Amino acid sequence: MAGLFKKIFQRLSRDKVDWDEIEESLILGDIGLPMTTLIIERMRDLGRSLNPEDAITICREEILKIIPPSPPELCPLPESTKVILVVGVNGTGKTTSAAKLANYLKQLNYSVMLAAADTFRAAAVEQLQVWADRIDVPLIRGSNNADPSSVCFEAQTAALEAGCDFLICDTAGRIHTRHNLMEELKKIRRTLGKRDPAAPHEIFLVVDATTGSNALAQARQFNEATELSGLIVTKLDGSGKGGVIVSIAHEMAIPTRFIGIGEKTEDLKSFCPEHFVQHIL
Ligand SMILES: Nc1nc2c(ncn2[C@@H]2O[C@H](COP(=O)(O)OP(=O)(O)OP(=O)(O)O)[C@@H](O)[C@H]2O)c(=O)[nH]1
Ligand SMILES: [Mg+2]
Repeated sequence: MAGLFKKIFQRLSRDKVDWDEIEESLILGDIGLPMTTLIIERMRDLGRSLNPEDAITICREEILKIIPPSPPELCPLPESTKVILVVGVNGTGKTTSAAKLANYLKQLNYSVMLAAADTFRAAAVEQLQVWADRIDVPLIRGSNNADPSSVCFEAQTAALEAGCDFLICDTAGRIHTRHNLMEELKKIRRTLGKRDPAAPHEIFLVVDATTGSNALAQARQFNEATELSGLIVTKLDGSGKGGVIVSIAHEMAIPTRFIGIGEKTEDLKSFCPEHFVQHIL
């Protein structure tokens, strides 16, 4: 992304600004059409006096206006377990992010439990068990092909009994356009609500930054099925630009809560809008 903007600013320093070319570059950077249009309009308003510094400032300001302010850091409930449901399409980094998030919260001295509610893929429970052992967090697992809702319910019961601050439920990858899979997600949500009507307290959609604007379609479908409270954007250490965060925020006001920047335990960071705009510009 940094390269992309450098190119734009090189163009801006020329005598004549090629707006079409700039617009195309922004769209290719996953920023999204509404945001691109806003930026271009603002730049056009400034007309001939525009210099590269103005352009950077305007781009950053416009992006920050669209990204919702960061919600407060995750904190436990006074008398219950805060349940976090981790959802998303296949392979985006749900299991890894669930484990990293458990570790993140544990480092803050909170008690955490994990639930292996991906009962669909045979190796999924084992994968989470390896993580749970590594970060030393208890894992509640059901039998193979068990109903994911019942695993979540059992895990919630165990977490409440143990007085755990947080329960993080890893779920199976599901294609956002498959009706029955989205219905299963609604069932998990309803089941968790039986013991505590406010549960799940957070539903995080995990999106892979390398899939570009496809993440917008995923966010739409998942948000429709089950109201999302945040995004975890993974693989930002790769070629992904992360610009889709802006389109998702613009359309659905879903804040990005965490970013994944690698495969190791500590490679999960709280999302900071200011760092984000400085990173892309
Ligand atoms: N580079 C990088 N790799 C990541 C990141 N997050 C996850 N991965 C890798 O992405 C791959 C898939 O991660 P998983 O956590 O298994 O993804 P998942 O969404 O649980 O996959 P399914 O359960 O099959 O849907 C693994 O190889 C992870 O190590 C990240 O932030 N950066
Ligand atoms: Mg998984």
